[in-house]
Amino acid sequence: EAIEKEYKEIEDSRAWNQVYQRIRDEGTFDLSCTEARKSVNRNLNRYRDVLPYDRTRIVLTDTNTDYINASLVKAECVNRSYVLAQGPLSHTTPHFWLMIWQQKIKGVIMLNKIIEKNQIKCHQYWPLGESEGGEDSIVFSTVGLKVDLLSVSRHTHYNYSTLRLTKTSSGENRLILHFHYTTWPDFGVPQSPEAFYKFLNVVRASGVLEPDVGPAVVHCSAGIGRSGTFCLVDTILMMLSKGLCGSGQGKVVDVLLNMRRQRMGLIQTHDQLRFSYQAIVYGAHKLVEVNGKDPCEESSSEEPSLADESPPQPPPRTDSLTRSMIE
Ligand code: PTR
Ligand code: PTR
Ligand code: PTR
Repeated sequence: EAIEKEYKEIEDSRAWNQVYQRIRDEGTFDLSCTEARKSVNRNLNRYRDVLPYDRTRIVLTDTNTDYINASLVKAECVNRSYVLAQGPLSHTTPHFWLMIWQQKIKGVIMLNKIIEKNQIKCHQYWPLGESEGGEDSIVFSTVGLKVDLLSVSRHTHYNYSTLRLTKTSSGENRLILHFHYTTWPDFGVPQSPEAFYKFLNVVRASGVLEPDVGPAVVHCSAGIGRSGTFCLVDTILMMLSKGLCGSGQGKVVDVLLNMRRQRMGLIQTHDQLRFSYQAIVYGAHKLVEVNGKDPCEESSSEEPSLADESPPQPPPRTDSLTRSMIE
């Protein structure tokens, strides 16, 4: 398996820092963030240096601001879209729920804790439940929405909650699934590829990542380090399961660079990059166990499920793209 081979090569030559540095060099784009930098929007950003690009930002409608620190990140070759967002601030929480309503989002994947290193890293934006010392229901009157907690299921590394989001004017409501990974420190990695993979499978099995619903929200505190890791692993494993392995070598980095054109700074440390490879290798082994074969071994012969789709586009070369996208 090409990715496993590449992983071992980087591991053996202790080159993670070098590979990651190359991603930072090649994966830092001069794309405009004009809306995010406007002075009226300054206090809507949790961190001054983590902003959505104009071209991929989520635009809110029908409210006092159209701005939220959230980006649409697409992996077209596997038909996946994610909304990567910062952890809501107390005063952006109504906008966050409005985005979920307007984008027809079904799932929220949260990868940080509310408090990390003794600091608040995200507002408690969903009802925790009275049994946890929280509320069962929260009303956001400025955007006409209400969120109720229906159930919670607790596990070692994650919890998931079922929420009901209601438009108060009409009573129209939708179920929203909230997946909270609780043991992944900022600028760190999950305890094991296995623990992460189990979580990923729970999220996948719920259907919230599927193309027939709105894109899932993936957030942490800044919405770049841990969120980027999650999306990269999910996308590459989808590519592997569909037999879209391309040239193998360099694939992971290419996909990450393509995602970094849609939101800045995805994956924040070389260890998060290393962990992504480990989780991909782990997931690829699981895939072989389930399918009884490696879909990449004969990817050239037949790909019936892809026959009616447009062929996957390889990410364009970085150098020409950087130039054409400078605004
Ligand atoms: N101190 C943060 C910064 O680095 O910009 C901003 C921040 C503001 C963080 C408020 C948390 C905050 O709390 P809450 O999420 O409850 O609004
Ligand atoms: N300026 C902040 C810092 O470096 O602390 C930005 C930041 C914060 C960047 C958290 C990434 C962070 O991690 P994550 O995206 O995983 O929440
Ligand atoms: N506080 C982070 C930092 O400066 O490291 C925030 C950040 C980091 C923002 C990186 C964007 C980044 O993009 P890149 O990794 O491409 O330099």
